[in-house]
Amino acid sequence: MTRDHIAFPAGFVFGTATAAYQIEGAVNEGGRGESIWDRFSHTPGKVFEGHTGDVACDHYHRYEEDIKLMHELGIPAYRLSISWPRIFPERGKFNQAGIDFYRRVLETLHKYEIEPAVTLYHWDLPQYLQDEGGWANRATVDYFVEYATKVFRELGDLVPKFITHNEPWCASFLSYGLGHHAPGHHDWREAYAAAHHILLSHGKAVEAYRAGGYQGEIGITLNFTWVDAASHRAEDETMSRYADGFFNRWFVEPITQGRYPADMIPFVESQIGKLSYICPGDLDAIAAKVDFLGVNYYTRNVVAADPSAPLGVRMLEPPADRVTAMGWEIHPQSLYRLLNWLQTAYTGDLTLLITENGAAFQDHLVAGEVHDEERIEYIADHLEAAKRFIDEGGPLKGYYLWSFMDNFEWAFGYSKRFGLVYVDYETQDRIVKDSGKWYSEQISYHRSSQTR
Ligand code: IFM
Repeated sequence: MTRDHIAFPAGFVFGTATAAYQIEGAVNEGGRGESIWDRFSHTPGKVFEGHTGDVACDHYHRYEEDIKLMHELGIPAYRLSISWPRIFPERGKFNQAGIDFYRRVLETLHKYEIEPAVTLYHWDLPQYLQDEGGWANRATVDYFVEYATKVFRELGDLVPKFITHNEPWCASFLSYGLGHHAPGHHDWREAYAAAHHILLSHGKAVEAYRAGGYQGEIGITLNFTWVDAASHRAEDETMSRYADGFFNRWFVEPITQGRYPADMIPFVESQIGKLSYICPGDLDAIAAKVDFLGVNYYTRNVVAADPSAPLGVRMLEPPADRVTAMGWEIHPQSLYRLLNWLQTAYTGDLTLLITENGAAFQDHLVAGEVHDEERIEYIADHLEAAKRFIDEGGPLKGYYLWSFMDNFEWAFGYSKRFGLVYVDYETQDRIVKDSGKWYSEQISYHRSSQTR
């Protein structure tokens, strides 16, 4: 059974997404410096079976054939990220070869009429900055603005959309608090300071972009986890509100309203002490006007109050027949609810873009084919939820599927496959999965239905 295609309004953008460290490889080529993910993945015990991004999908050498494949599939937009240590391999030392590489990539995209959206930070912080505290150190904000300004100047003519940061929640809480991602720290004061500095660097980079008078658009991508209370009991409702504050509101509220959620502040201060890392003027800078908000949505969490659990919150196990290979519940209704909530509570008329949505499943390559019906179902269900929001007047203008091809899934290494294209890591062969064919047909259906 394969799914019918879904009609979207004219002008809606369909794309796919990747990130530098997850696909490029060539970590010691082109003058690139060390990133925190090189250090982390080479530290025993941090990544599944010791996998690293050293080779990844070898996209650094194969970008032309990858982009050509995107073109053959008819994909009109592509979200990629730039590796900061390719541009500034050492503090204050600019590397022209890094820019030249991305210029070649962007020119190839334009040659094939694929519109790029470029993320400046998708987690590969230069290790020399981490050696001085990384995002927990306020000085990193200025280094980010220096890097962003250089990229705007060098590549701005080829980039219609910039995204300052991908998923600040992951780059701060998951990395400095929970320790699952580089640099693998377990210090919540560092984590909250890191979150603040990432948001501040976003605001200041937006300001630098505006000052440069560029023609394109700029925004940020946040990851959202819809949160439901396990019951209507007051304790569960309270904990679900905290969980929502922790996953979502702590990030979207400063970006759109210039304040941290008031109900969360006493709770956070009880954990980490006063938020003394916030300086006068920071919140105004963070709330710099953006052209769009990028929304990454994969799953929801159901939470219950449990005094015996850490912080008194327990996440319920999702139903086993409704999860992806990541163990994440498949819940497309919550994408619809999330988009509505964002628009009503925070973003109003601001353009929303789904900058990531997709699923890992256990793919099997059999006789040169991958029959991934579950991924088709997942994508179609989420597109239907997105379409419902648009039909009701919601300002959603694009959808970038994660991911174009299988790649290095951070702490899970190569064990989780999210791609529309299967990557054989032994041979570096690319094999279009059934979902890739379906998505390609969805895009041509979209093109032809616009002209009807
Ligand atoms: O692979 C990641 C991506 O780098 C950021 N968002 C979530 C994806 C799937 O986990």
